[in-house]
Amino acid sequence: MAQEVPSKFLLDLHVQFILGLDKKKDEFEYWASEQLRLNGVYWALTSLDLMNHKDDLNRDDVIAFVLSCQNKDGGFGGSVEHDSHLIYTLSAVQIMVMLDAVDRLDRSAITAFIQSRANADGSFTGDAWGEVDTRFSYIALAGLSLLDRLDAVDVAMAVRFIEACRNFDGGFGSTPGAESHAGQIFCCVGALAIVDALEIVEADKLGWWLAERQLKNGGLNGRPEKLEDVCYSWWVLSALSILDRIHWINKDSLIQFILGSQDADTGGIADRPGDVPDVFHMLFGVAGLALLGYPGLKAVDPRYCMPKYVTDHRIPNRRNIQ
Ligand code: GRG
Ligand code: ZN
Repeated sequence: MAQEVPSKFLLDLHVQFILGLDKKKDEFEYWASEQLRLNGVYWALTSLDLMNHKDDLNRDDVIAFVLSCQNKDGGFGGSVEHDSHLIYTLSAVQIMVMLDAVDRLDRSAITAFIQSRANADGSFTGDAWGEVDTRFSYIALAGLSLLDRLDAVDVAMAVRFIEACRNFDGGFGSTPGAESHAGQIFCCVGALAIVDALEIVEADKLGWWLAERQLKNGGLNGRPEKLEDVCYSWWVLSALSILDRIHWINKDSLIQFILGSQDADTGGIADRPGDVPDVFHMLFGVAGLALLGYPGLKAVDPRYCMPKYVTDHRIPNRRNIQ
């Protein structure tokens, strides 16, 4: 039987969805399970905070789990005894910042790990295997800025590499010459905003490309000819927000698309209406709604995908957006 499309944000149900992600609902071990890992904790905690339910997670347990994922090289793995990767290292830092527990981190060791991933041309690799991607440029700059250690890398070179990934359409790809993709655009525009180098962006051209991502059903895709997906509500809108052009898309129809992707039985948000919900699309759905000013949600910082009150407190001297 076809489900009725929800027309309101199902906040209580979503909180239950997040807290019940594992069968062991009352135990903490579920956060440490392989399929969730550190990223999952970041997605869950950020969603809960934006919905004003951060305290539903046990702070001490989360901190202990984060610290248990750190390796001798200073980086964090996705779970206990997993190899270090920039992606998990940023999640660890974001979680600790959101929990106001940065003093529990070894900032020098994390900084050294991020620094060790820098290449001479300004690019970054994610881990010891050496893949280069503008995702890693973003992670390095976002992570170091949250630790107040941007001095540890050559920011001008990092900006130069991101500039080399800019395309004729105003968008950015993963490496020089790679096609524009909304996920990479979030990374590049976010990183440039963090280091105050937005002059690299051709704002009107890119804003137009981003606005063209909206389809007739209100949802956004990540590049031309692709399907709509709730997570692009974040990757696309965050960049539009940083460029002060969020009004270039139809807000109401995007809100309806995101609300229509909620699961009215289990809670949670899926990639599109009718699909199975997951915590990744939960976060990017709720963060997208927050950027659109949906009532009852905290404001979100488009550069970090973290609540704005957190980054305002952590990064007081930088230009704040939104
Ligand atoms: C702090 C929010 C935050 C992120 C950390 C890891 C990272 C930095 C950013 C990832 C950016 C990115 C590349 C997002 C895109 C994810 C995605 C939906 C990829 C799917 O790409 P395709 O090509 O799908 O498989 P399409 O939609 O093009 O068919
Ligand atoms: Zn998605």
